[in-house]
Amino acid sequence: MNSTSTASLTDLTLDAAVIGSGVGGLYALQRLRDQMGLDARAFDDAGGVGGTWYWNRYPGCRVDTEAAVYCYSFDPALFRDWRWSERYPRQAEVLAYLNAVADKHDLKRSIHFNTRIVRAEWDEASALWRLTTASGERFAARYIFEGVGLLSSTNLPEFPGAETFGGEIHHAARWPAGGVDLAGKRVAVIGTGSTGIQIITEIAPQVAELYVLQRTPQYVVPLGLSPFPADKRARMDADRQGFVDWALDSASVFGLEESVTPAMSVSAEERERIYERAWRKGGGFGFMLETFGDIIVSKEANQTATDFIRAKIRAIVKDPALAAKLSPQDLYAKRPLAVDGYYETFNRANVRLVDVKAAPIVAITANGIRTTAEDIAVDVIIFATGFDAVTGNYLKIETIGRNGRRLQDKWAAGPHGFIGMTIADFPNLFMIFGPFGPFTSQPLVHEYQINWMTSLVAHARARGLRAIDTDAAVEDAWVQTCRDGMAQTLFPEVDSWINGANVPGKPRAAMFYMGGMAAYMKELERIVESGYGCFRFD
Ligand code: N01
Repeated sequence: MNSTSTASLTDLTLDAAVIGSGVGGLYALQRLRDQMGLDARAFDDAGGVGGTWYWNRYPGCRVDTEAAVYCYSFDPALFRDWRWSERYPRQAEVLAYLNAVADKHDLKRSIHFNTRIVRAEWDEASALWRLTTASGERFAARYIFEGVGLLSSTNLPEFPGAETFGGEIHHAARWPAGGVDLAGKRVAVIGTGSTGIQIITEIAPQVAELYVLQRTPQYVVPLGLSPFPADKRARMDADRQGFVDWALDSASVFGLEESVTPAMSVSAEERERIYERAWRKGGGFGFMLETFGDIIVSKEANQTATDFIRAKIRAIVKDPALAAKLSPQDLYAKRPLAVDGYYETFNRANVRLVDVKAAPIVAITANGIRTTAEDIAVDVIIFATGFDAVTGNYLKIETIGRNGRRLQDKWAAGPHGFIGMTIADFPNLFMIFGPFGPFTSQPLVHEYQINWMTSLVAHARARGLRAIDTDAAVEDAWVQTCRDGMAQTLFPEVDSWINGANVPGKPRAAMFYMGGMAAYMKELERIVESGYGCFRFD
């Protein structure tokens, strides 16, 4: 703990309050404090930096975006000197990286850890946000930058009897820092998304019995673990800015050669060869984006991918009935999943698939999990049940904008916002990777957005303008653009966090701009060229 963390906040008036010290929050703090010379501080519920990488310490956790683009570019020396060990590093390495960034830039002295912001109210007279922490301290800031995490607010389904369970229950995204001893234990994992599949493959060899409670089967492709590729390193070293520009000037910013070839424009043999090559190379995003350009927009193209993956499942899983249970029947239109050896894990004698769609979980008992079909005795239950994604953490902060308008009311039927960064009637409040931003990988896009937002702040400050608000009609038009774009894809047809369908009672909504990063950057450049005509300053 340092002096800033322990100092009283009451009566403080900051230029900028950054909420969160994950990938986005750390850079926002550096940019505001060090590059712009503002009095900026960050606030985080966690005891250290890292955001998602601070909380997600579950076994098997690693980044499934290539590290080449899962890093900052703002510090050339850091970009050059930090050497990732693997193409897809483990959580500990990503967290070490974020700590190294924070230490190099001496950011921790400006971060209040263990400090949750619970309320923010706009004060029109002073053009300041009045913020309140969970412990009741109140302070003010001209600007708020919310780096609260796209996938951070946990989704923990409530099953009756959980309090009677004699063993341990953990949500993967709130994993104890000291770890959990699973060796020789009977373990149940609920959920088979990105988190569940990493845990399942990692712990299967360690535990006595592993019960995989699957509600919906998923398409999982190999990740292709390898040391950090030397050719990519050489490219990054030769031309940092060129590499970053190349990654950004794409649809997805995953550092891939995105295909524009329609799946049906090649012969069946050629398709098979392309899918097989992608399967061997690994990478979930690569399998979806480097093979063909229309997998996420054309059902016919999509089916060629699903047929290929289902054939792989049948070839890998020895028991045909089990292979059938593991085979999805819906479209390949969720956030793609990748892990090495997932289907192979189900050939192990100590792993059992439990179909909780056929026989749902009804309770947690003293000894384990009760479904409508059976009682399963376990020592540890792991919830890999995901997140109240995109909007969850924004809505946890009671946010009151102009004329007493509550964010919770404005978003009651689903989020409403502009370019993933601002919200009409909530002046000087900036979101990092908020709703209606691009559907891309994050760190480089965080940097891009933060640079853009802070340039907008600098524009206003240079003209002595205290408040920056979004034009409501422009916001409406942007939301419609996002809805139209999403409707052209297959994502709305499958339930997942992408459309809010994973959390019971959450409004189903389009929450992303699907035009791709390159088009998004052009939109933002046009706004700058118009003299920020989409905004109202006063
Ligand atoms: O969450 P998910 P996640 N009873 O929502 C099941 C990022 N991430 O944490 O499909 C039983 O994808 C649910 O079942 P169903 C990444 O962007 C990245 O795995 O709704 N089951 C599903 O199987 C990812 O997309 C990384 O029927 C229940 C699972 O829980 C995002 O986070 C690693 C249930 C939730 O899957 C979210 O991934 C980890 C219930 N009541 C995460 N409720 C990397 O970079 C939910 N489920 C590697």
